[in-house]
Amino acid sequence: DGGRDGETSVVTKTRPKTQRPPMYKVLLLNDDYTPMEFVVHVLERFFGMNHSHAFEIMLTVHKRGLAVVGVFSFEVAETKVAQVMDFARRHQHPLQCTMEKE
Ligand code: TYC
Repeated sequence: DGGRDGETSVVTKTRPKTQRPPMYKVLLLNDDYTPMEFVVHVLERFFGMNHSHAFEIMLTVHKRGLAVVGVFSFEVAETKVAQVMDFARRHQHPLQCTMEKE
């Protein structure tokens, strides 16, 4: 009868799922007291930004309240947050830096 009983087939291709580690955004938060030049220095020192990029990101945080300053593995993000928080504390500025899973 022209049927194709049992002949239906679907071609599938399997692809091994490559495991990528979760990445973490490091966020810098605005406040009313930390000097702008200090924030620019933090971005240059701990996030390897050049001066004009650091200034631009600092202004974004100042105007919008926060900005992502980098995306890293858990360990690196944790270290950056600790370094920034420690540096700010030593200089008696209330600057806050946090991380969140991407
Ligand atoms: N708002 C601060 C000021 O006017 C500057 C500032 C920018 C503070 C970014 C924190 O993450 C920050 N001096």
